[in-house]
Amino acid sequence: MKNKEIVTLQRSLLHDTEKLLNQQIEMEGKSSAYYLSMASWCQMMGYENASNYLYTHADEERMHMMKLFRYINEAGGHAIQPEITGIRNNFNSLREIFELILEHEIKVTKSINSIVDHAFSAKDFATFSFMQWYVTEQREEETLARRALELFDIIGEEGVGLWTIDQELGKLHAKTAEPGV
Ligand code: OFO
Repeated sequence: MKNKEIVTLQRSLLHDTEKLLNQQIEMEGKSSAYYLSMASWCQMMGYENASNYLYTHADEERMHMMKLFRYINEAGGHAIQPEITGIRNNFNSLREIFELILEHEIKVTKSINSIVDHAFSAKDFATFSFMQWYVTEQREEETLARRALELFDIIGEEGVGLWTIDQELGKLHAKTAEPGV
């Protein structure tokens, strides 16, 4: 147990960095909620593989958020549980879901990059180093979203197209679960 004075003395995190990291917590929390609502819509519509893929991804986004919680507090800051509101629950199509995912992940990458840039300028090398994991993760997330979206153009959505796309999404999901992918 620490009193407030000790907590203040032990702090190594700059206040503006802490604020950016807390904003990132909110973004990851929203990502998790966003993927969860998409997973639910896919399951309700009968896209079983897409929904499994998105349920798993919702858990991953929560893990991204939890890493930030622990880091902020370990560095002497205070990680804040964000309010998660305004999550959309209905979508027009499976394709729209993957378009939204790519758009969202590009926003997340920009946000991660701005934290990395800030940490480097502030000579906060601990945060700079911690954020490298997110830089690599974002590159993978964007690639995955692009591959998923390509399926719609390659296979087409007519006839059994959507069923085939759902099967291929299952394979993509299984592939990303392999170690080192
Ligand atoms: Fe946390 O990477 Fe996606 O949003």
